[in-house]
Amino acid sequence: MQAVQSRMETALSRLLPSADAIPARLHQAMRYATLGGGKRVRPLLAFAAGEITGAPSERLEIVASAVEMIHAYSLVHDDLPCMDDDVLRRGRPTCHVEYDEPTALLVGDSLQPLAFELLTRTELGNPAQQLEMVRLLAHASGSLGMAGGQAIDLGAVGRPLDLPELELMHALKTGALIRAAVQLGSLCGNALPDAEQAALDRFAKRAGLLFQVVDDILDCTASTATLGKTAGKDAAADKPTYVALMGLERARDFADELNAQALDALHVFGDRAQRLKELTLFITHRKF
Ligand code: GRG
Repeated sequence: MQAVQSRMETALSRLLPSADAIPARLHQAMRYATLGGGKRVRPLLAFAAGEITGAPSERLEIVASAVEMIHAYSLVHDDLPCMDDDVLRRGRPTCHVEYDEPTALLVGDSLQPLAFELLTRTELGNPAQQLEMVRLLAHASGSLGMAGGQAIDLGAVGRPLDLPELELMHALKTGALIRAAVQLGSLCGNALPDAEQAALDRFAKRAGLLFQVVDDILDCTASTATLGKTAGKDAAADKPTYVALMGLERARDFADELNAQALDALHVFGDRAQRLKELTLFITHRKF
């Protein structure tokens, strides 16, 4: 994990505009929002999925950076006063606090197209696959993916959601980008037989939901210092979460169940999925 995390830091730093390129303040804010923090779960998933298909790491670096830039943009916009209104992210002041709100808005507006520009790079070497990557990432980010999930979330405060509604919200808000990370990573290598492709996608969907259930558990069990973001916010804001709907113990059981389902989906890959299995355990047992 540390090797991929450190490789990603170098890759992102190289692929982002330099801090002194005009407009320097915007580029500094983009670098602030993207570099020097975060678990890099989506890049880790892309690399591990790429290992199954024999993908070269130079390609994985690019697609993982594209996914991470979409993720970083979503966090910057989510933290804005008109959304979740938070002051702490990755243990530091949020982007709009460190800079200002218009700059934070532009950081998101700039990271998003940069992510797609990366997917057109010649190093990826297969225009048909690159087109498919653009389609998958666009779909995962838009109104039928992450942005749509955020819209459902914003509309649900103070209104009880049932479990299927909660699952749909999270499949879109958090799950879609996690699924895209796995899809783009695997697309950097050799095509999988249909049955294996379907198994990998089943894994990605379960892992995405697992990530969110654990996030809900951590929101009400971990401290702000450990998380590097404001803890207990979802509960305080009366947000629909798995813990609110199921209670803590059942939410923990559900996480264990999803962990088992995700691992089960990887069975067909044998040792080729060793890193994805380890990542699943990391997602289940993470403390931050
Ligand atoms: C603004 C269009 C738009 C979407 C925002 C992802 C999202 C949608 C909002 C983030 C809100 C949130 C805290 C969701 C819970 C799951 C999640 C995405 C947590 C943060 O991801 P991590 O834990 O963060 O991977 P790091 O900092 O490790 O990268």
